[in-house]
Parts: sequence; C-alpha cells; structure tokens
Amino acid sequence: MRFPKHAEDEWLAARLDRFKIETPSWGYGDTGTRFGKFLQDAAATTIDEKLADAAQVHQYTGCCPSVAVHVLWDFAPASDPAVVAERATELGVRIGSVNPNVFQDQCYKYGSLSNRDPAIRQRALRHILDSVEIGRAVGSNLLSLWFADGTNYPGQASIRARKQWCQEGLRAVHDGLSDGMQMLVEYKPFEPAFYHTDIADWGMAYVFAKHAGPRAKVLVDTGHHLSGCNIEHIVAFLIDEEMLGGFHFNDRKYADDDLTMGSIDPYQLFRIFHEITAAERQLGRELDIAYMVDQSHNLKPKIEAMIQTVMTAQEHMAKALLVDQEALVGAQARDDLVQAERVLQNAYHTDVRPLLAEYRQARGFPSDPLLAFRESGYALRVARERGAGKPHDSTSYA
Ligand code: RM4
Ligand code: MN
Ligand code: MN
Repeated sequence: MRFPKHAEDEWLAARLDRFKIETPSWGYGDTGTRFGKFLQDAAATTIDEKLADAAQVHQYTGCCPSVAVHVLWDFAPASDPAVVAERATELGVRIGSVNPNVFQDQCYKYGSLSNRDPAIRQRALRHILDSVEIGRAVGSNLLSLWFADGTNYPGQASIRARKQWCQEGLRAVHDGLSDGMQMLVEYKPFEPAFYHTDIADWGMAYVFAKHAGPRAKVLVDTGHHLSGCNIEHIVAFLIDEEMLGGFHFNDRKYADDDLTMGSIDPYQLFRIFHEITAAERQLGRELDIAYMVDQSHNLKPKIEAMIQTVMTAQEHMAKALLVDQEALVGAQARDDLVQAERVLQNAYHTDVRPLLAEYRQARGFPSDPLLAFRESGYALRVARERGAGKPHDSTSYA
C-alpha cells in the first residue's frame, strides 16, 4: 500500500510536513518535585547530552528540528553560545526559543521585573537582554518569557505598582529585541506565588504584550490554567486577535503537573487543535504558531516520553485535520447541535495511527518511532556511559 492514496491524504500529509514541534532541553534532564528527585542513569546532564537526546527524538519522528533552551541551565557563564549552536547543527537540530531565567537567583525572592527594588528590576532586564544576545548568537528568533513574580499574602505589595513595573520592563525588553525576533509572554495563575501572580492569565498576558509592542504575543502553556478553564476558547480568541504566539504543551490532572501531552485529557487537546485547523481553513492560510513542549518527566524515561508526546501531537493534529469543516459549518448554520458535535466526534474517534504509520514510512521514518527508538539500544548505551557518574544511594538524592 502506498501513501498517500487520495488527494485528501496528500493534503493532510503536506500539512503534517509543516507541523513542527519544539522539544525543551530541560525535558531531557533529571527533574523532580519539591519532595525530591529520582535520578535516571540515561538522563542528560550537560547541554551536549540534552541536544544529543533531542536529536534522537528528531531522528525517529522527523518533526522536532528545534530545541528550546533555558539560559541559566544550558549556558555556562562566559561560555560562547555559538559553540552550543554549532553542536546542535552537528547533531542535526537547531536552537529554538530562548528562555531567560529570572526566578532562581536569591535576589528574585520578591520578584524580577515586578520587584519594588529598581536595582533588581534592572538586573532582571539585563539578564533578559543578555538572553536576547544569546538568541542572536545561536540564530534563534524567539524569546520566551515566564515570570515567577507574584505575592503570597494579601497586602504584601501594591498589585497596581507591580503591574506598572512589569509593563515598563516588558516594553524595555521589546525595545531590545534583535531584528526578526519575537517575544512571547507566558501566564500562570499560581505557583510559586500563591496569592497573586503578576501575569495570571491570558488576558493579562495579552495586555502586557500589547503594551510591549507589535512583536510581543501570548504563549499558552496548557498546564497554566485553573481547573475547568476552557483553553480552546482562549486559543480561538487569541487567534482571532492575531495574538497567539505559541504553546507550551503538557497535560495536567490537578495543577501545573507537566504530564505528557494528551495523557489525561486527549479530547481537550483535540479541541485545541480543532480551533487552529478550523481557523486556518476559514482564513485560507496557515497560522504562525510556535508549537513547543514544556514537560518534565519525573518518572518516565525522558526520550521515550518525548517521542510519545510528539506522536500524540501528530495524532491530534491529524484528527483535527479530518474534521469535515463543510459539514460542521452546515450544521452550525442550522443550529443542529447534535450533528455539529457528531462531526467533531467522528474525527476525534478516527484511529489515525495506521494513517500516520504510512505517512512516516513514506517520508523515510519508522512507522513506530517509539518502538524503533527502543530497539536502537541508545537509552541503554547512554545509561551505561552517563550513569557511572550519578549517585546511586537514595540518601544522596534529596
Ligand atoms: C514554568 C513555566 C515555564 C518554564 C518553567 C521552568 O512553570 O511553565 O515555561 O520555563 O516552569
Ligand atoms: Mn511553560
Ligand atoms: Mn509550567
């Protein structure tokens, strides 16, 4: 059997060809919870190892050519970022979004760009502008901003003053962007701040982005919403405002759990992709959205979890592409709720796995990237090489 067989398959395959997913360097390293870390022998420690693992994901799936970096975790002080970019190229990937880190240093205890101390605000701005420089050096066109800023108790700080400082800082960041670079503003309603977060939701991120300038857009991290939130509504709204810059994909059951995409609520993922593909169909053009993964796999083997994620992303994009848009528009025009929902469900319940297996094979990739990766023995080999240096006594893990 040859793929594609039909013109529709051809169209779907061509759309999938352009569907690229960025994986995060931090998804390949050892992570944990605030209660501790369980180390994995195969997990990457250095940026070279993280890039090598990301390159494996790309090698088996063919759709993850870029890797997001976290400035403090991936670039040693005074090191040459261009060397990291060269290493990525050698491995067959490139550096994608650059994530500054203004949440870990002691000085950020009470915030970064929203800190009441101008010296600390300045320091945060300096770091973000240094990250722009890193972006320039590694050939990245995306600055991805997440702030841990907020307060823990009522009365702790002036919420309005903090908003103004944040606004001022983000405008200064926008002014400092290099040519062709975009900045994405991420929001989160809680954690680590537990009373108020300075950029708590998409509306605040939207307002901050608008104030910052035309190259600022909103980043939707699917784990950064309160329970029950209708994320696809946010997605549709932002698309219509031309303010949806990108995603951080992950899934959650309770909070910002960073579980693998679609593991808890695959129908939500489908509904998100449906809003994208429906808008693309109506507009007659593809949307410029950065599809990125933000996951930390505490328990699953990192590379396998990432390949599983990417396959899930492709499956749900394919399902959304299968929605019979004409039938949907027709049902909507008749206020036929039952039929409209059935159109969505028909696509959602289609088993696209055989189709994707054929698609991958036609493109010269394994039909089952996860199995192919398992059989390659890579994980076992790196576990032997990397595991030697890791502590194996549980008491030293904390
Ligand atoms: C945050 C947020 C950011 C990520 C950090 C590590 O919760 O999702 O995107 O950079 O975690
Ligand atoms: Mn995120
Ligand atoms: Mn998060």
